[in-house]
Amino acid sequence: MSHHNVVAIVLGGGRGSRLYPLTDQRSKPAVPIAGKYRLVDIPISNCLNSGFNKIFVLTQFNSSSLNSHIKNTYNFSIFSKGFVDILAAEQTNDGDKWFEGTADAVRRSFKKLASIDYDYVLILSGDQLYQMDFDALVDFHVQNEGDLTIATIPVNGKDATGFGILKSDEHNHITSFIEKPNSEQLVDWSSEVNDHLKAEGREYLASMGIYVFSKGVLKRLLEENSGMDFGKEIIPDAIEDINVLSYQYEGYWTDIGTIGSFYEANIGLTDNIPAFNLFDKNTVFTRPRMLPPSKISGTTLINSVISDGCIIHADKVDRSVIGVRSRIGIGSVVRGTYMMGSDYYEDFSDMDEAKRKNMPIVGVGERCYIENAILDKNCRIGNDVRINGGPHLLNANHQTYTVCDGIVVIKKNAVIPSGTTI
Ligand code: ADQ
Ligand code: ADP
Repeated sequence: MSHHNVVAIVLGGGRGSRLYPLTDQRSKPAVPIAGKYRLVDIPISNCLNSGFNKIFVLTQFNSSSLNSHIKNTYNFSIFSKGFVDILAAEQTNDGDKWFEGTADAVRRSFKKLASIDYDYVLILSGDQLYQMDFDALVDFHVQNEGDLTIATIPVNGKDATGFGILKSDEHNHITSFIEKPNSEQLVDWSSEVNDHLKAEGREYLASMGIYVFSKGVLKRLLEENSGMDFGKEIIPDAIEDINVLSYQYEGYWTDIGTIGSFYEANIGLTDNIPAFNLFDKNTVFTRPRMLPPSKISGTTLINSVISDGCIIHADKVDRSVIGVRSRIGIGSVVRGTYMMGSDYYEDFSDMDEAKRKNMPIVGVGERCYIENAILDKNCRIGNDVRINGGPHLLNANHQTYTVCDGIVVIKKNAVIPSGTTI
């Protein structure tokens, strides 16, 4: 347990449609990642591994899966003061239904904090993949007498336009901040970095969207400044007034807020030495499911991650992440694909019923070829289906699937009839 008294707030997602269609029927924190986790497990696990167990998740809407996931995963003993609570915009009575931005979301959740004992507020983004010791971050904040500390990472010029970019002095004091500068503005914003970072072109210090605020400071800023966003208004306006510090981080950190980056982060787990290490001393927590071990027959498996409870007869599974309860039929090839798996098993009578209705059973059928795809939960992909994602495909939104940056995303519960070619 950390000796700092911290409450953590996970920003679980804006109006954002960037993860559509994965967020069409569920809230963003509930999006399944890495075969058996949900997005929200990443920031929550980082908090728990750092010794912080008072956690709020702010989301635009609540979904049954988010609720049951949080309830069944993060239940602390009655002797602990720990909790993970969901605060959904739709459940608040005052004002507009939606949170208008990150600061607005925190401002409108502030009354929930009144009954809680804390000295520091740790604000986290819900769509990033990384492992970080937040206790060291809060230590830095306390030792350097910060009012606000922002975790920062050096990025290259191409990425810099997508982030808040800042400059700091030799005491890590942030002297200026600009949210998402355009490429012309960027010329004035490079920082002194070491030779190694310079060689990689990572000359711009970016905000990771991870903030530590001292209690009174956050309250005052949110009362005095009516801005809706931390990056656009609250932080740039506060720089002159308060002591804003940069805590530079050098480890692996990636945004997973778009289909492209979400796909890359998942498939990246199949690398020989993945940048994000699930096999770490620190646990990534998730809901315990008591599934049977996976059963695999006649399949060549190459650099793949196979979750629990799968039945796989495929010819080949290559550079793919296969989620819980996945079923893949004989003769199929799955390549560069994140298959999320399913929420339930069909028994023999369900399968007979599906066949009678001429509907594929849940999972991937026989003799399919699937490449560069994300298969959302519970899809029914028939026999001899060919899904061949790649840059040759234009972005599109169809009833059962979308194409985004060359990645074919099969929607949740979609039925793809036998013989379909995408
Ligand atoms: P962005 O990620 O573009 O930049 P934003 O879209 O505001 O900022 O999202 C931050 C986090 O808050 C995300 O997890 C998002 O899903 C969530 N969020 C957004 N609006 C929300 C709302 N209304 N209710 C609940 N959650 C919400 C930010 C900073 C940049 C920084 C990058 C780093 O503004 O300065 O560089 O993060 O990724
Ligand atoms: P999953 O396990 O895939 O996350 P859930 O069944 O828990 O799926 O999530 C779907 C639930 O979320 C449904 O109850 C649906 O009504 C609700 N839902 C989906 N989209 C929205 C939305 N935009 N606003 C409010 N509720 C939504």
